[in-house]
Amino acid sequence: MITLYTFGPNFGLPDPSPFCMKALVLLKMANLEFKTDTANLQKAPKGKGPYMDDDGIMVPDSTFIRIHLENTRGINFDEGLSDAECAVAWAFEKLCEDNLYWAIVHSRWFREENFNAGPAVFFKSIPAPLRLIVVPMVRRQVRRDLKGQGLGRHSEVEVVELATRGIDHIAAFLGDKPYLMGDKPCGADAMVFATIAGLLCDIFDTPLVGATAKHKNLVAYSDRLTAQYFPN
Ligand SMILES: N[C@@H](CCC(=O)N[C@@H](CS)C(=O)NCC(=O)O)C(=O)O
Repeated sequence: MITLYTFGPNFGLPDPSPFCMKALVLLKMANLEFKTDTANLQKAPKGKGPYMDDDGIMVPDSTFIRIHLENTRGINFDEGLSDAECAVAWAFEKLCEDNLYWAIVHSRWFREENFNAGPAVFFKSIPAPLRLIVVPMVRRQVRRDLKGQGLGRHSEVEVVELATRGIDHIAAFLGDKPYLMGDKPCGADAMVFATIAGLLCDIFDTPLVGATAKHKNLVAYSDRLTAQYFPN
């Protein structure tokens, strides 16, 4: 039995973490039976979610989850794509993971009202006196992570400027196609979809929502994949 460890639905999204959403979509693309566990992320082998337990084999990291499914189930998430198309799909996926994801983190964790509307819920189960210590500590760590990654060294306006380029390029490349690489979903759609859905999440007050929503094809893409993979 496969168990996927995630945060669980929140912010109107199947999961607030694009990486957890990616793993959920990959398992659904693969038509595999699985259950989710939203209570044990603190046991993640690499300290981050998602991770997967496949009959006792622990697989942390969304991309290693994909690789594990490919290796153990003979699944080719990029079936039908040429090597050059696989390369393009991979580059878009990594644009989402290594750049746009961090812009999302920046918008959710740095703006006070957004933090209170979103990530603050992760700490609700901690008793109030302890929360006063834990919340600032974790927020400092997120700031350090963002600085280490690089985006955290820029102003919010600059972060949005950089992210908007990525968003515009995804919209231009997607064009009228139903999926990133054509008529069929491929592996990268899992992360690109999770990222676009996260960027469109309008409980957060950020220019990233408008920068994404102005592309009607991105909104339609997010709606289409939501209906396909998360009909409920
Ligand atoms: N490379 C990892 C990234 C996962 C990741 O960054 N997860 C975030 C949530 S979106 C997390 O668990 N962060 C907790 C932390 O950094 O302590 C993957 O692909 O799964």
